[in-house]
Amino acid sequence: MADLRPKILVVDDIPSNVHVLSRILKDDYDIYFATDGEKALDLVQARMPDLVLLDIMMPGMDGFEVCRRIKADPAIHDIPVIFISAKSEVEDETLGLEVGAIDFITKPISPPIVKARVRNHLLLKRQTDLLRSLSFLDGLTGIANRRRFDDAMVREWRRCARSNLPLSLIILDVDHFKAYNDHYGHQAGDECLRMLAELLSDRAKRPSDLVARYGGEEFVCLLPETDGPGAVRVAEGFRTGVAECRIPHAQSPVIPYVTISLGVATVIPSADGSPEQLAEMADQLLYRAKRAGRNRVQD
Ligand code: GH3
Ligand code: MG
Ligand code: MG
Ligand code: MG
Repeated sequence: MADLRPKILVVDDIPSNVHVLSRILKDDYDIYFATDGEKALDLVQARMPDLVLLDIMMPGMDGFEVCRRIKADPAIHDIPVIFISAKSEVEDETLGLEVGAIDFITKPISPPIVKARVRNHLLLKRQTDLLRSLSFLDGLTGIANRRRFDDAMVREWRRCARSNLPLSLIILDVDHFKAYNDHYGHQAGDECLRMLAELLSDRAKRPSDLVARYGGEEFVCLLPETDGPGAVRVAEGFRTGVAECRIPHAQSPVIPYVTISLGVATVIPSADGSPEQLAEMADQLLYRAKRAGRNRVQD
């Protein structure tokens, strides 16, 4: 697939240098290029390359500064930078590594060495990316885990605070799930959680909605830019969706099928509040839904 080809940004103020590097690498990678520091930073943001090959001496912003800025921005600081420079003093190389580059190649370059180093660093990048993506997934259900949710919560809180828009949170918990495990066995319990995760993920429609496993048999759904009534509609959809699956639960005093209880909280984030308060509110409401008889939404 075309979009699996790694993307490399080549930055050098001398076009013939850019040309030489692209010739060496273009068969294996998608090459973008910039001839000054400002454009390089714009392209890093816009294209999210897998690797940056960066010249040091350039008019205007030099390569050291470009690298510093890449490493200071959390959105792009994981992108590896390799300096390719005619500067070959120990101090230059040391400074290059200190500002965050992963490697330093001196000009004139040797094509096979550039190729080999690029390949090695891209392999490492791919492994790091894979580990990072796995660290955000729940092992049982394959949906987002608590860590991913906590991250998104902080990010969306800030985003909605800036734009003065509501942020909603649904916390839901399977009713009488201990009895389900006791009756059908832990494996069936696991299978049930997988089915619920899939159903919830299918029903959260917007790309910015995030369904995550919060812990045990509790799930959350974060709904940015969604007001109270909108969030209640989503929650009701979850509740009826689960009940309509008619997963047998002979021991449940509610109905003889698996059901869920849900708490729905909405705020317009501000400096006085915190993401933890929103979670606390939703949790309290979930508790009320449980006490009111389960298989219901409380807002
Ligand atoms: P309530 O309606 O009040 O929520 O009752 P409950 O039985 O669901 O609540 P409780 O917190 O007492 O029990 C939760 C149960 O969920 C206990 C635990 O065995 C089960 N559980 C939590 N995580 C998992 C899991 O990963 N797999 C399975 N199979 N069961 C789990
Ligand atoms: Mg130069
Ligand atoms: Mg629970
Ligand atoms: Mg429960």
